[in-house]
Amino acid sequence: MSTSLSKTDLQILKQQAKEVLYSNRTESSTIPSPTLYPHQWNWDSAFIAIGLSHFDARLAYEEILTLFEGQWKNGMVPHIKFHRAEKDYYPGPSFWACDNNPNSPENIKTSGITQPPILALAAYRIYLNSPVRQEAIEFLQSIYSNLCSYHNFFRNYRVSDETGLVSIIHPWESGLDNSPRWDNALSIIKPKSGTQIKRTDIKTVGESERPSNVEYSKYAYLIELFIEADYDQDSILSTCPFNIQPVLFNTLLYMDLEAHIKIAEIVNADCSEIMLWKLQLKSGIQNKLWKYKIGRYVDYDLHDQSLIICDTLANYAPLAAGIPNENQADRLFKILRSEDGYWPANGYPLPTVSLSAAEYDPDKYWRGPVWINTNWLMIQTFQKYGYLDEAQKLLRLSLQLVAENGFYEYFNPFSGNGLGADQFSWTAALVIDMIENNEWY
Ligand code: 2M8
Repeated sequence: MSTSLSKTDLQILKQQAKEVLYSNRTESSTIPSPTLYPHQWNWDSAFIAIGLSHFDARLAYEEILTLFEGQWKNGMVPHIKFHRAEKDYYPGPSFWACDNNPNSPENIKTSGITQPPILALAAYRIYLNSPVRQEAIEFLQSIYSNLCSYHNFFRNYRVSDETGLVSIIHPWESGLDNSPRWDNALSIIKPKSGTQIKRTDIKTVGESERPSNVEYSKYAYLIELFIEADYDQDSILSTCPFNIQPVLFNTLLYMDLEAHIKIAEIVNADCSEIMLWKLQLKSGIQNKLWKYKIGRYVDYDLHDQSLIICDTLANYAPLAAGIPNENQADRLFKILRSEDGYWPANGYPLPTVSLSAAEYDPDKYWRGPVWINTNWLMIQTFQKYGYLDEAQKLLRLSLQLVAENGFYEYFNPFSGNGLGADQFSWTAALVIDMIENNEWY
């Protein structure tokens, strides 16, 4: 696939991306998309704030500060902060029933689960991009205690063994909702017959691009279990039928702790416990999640006490943190660069599921399409290990994909067709970051 964007094309693309972000701005934060996601999402806001920080640092600060207003007293930053009436999104605030929980924030409606931890990473990038250093330092000072309790939440409530690895208790916490990695864990979950689902997503996006009704009924059923447990994290962790230590989530956490440590230095705080945990996590990922025989990292299902063997892009994530040694990295990059793995000869890299995996589906959400946030992460990864050609190609093809097809949520790896929501904020935000940070155009 050849790439042909000129410098002028890039300027136009950047301007269009800014317009997407401005038009998705509501009050003091940004919705992921006007059609599908009309509230504030946790890791979306982190990506969005990184994009904003290139042209309006104050909007970037505000995005993160607004998200932290929804932080629970136990430190959890919920995956959704609802800032509009119930309509347009299922499951809305009344389904989650968090209002009366002693841990939930007062007068703010949120969901009761979290999402991949990248808020420190975003805050640090925002700081680096901010034109006024003193303002950026004050921003970091103002969120530092939030960041501490955010990370402590994971350490206090989601670590259940000596590896230091954290668990997720719902597929939505993974951020990669219907990834085939969760198929087995979900297959044993049997919703009660009374669990009703009211899909709003398939009013605007084709069913073939979204999770199935069966998956949705299990997503809803898990929430019902959390409500029954009164969102008590200890009891959820010990009883939840979905309890997984995912490699992507833990890698992002590792990177987030790394950013936490840099921020602590700037704000002059002691973070020795975070430093220790970061080391522990690295060996947890290397010792528990690397499988030599298959040459890949895997996720671990704590409920089933089994490895989740499934070839998805998420299983290569430790590369992004520089965790694999040379030998491991060689094996991983070989698959990432192969035509029947993640780099199609006549298509767009990197599909979210291996092209040769039985579960691969080019149009279905997190089961194959190309996503801009995963490509963004992998561009930096190829760079980190010195694969500069691949990094450059991946950047150019990602920008071309969006320039030719629009600011979609995800894309078919062969036709490039835009899928899911249009005017999708993190696609726009990361396009801006990719354009601003590259040295190749
Ligand atoms: C998707 O998840 C939400 C549930 O949280 C949904 O399908 O309704 C995921 O792609 C998730 O990673 C993302 O944060 C969210 C909003 O963009 O949409």
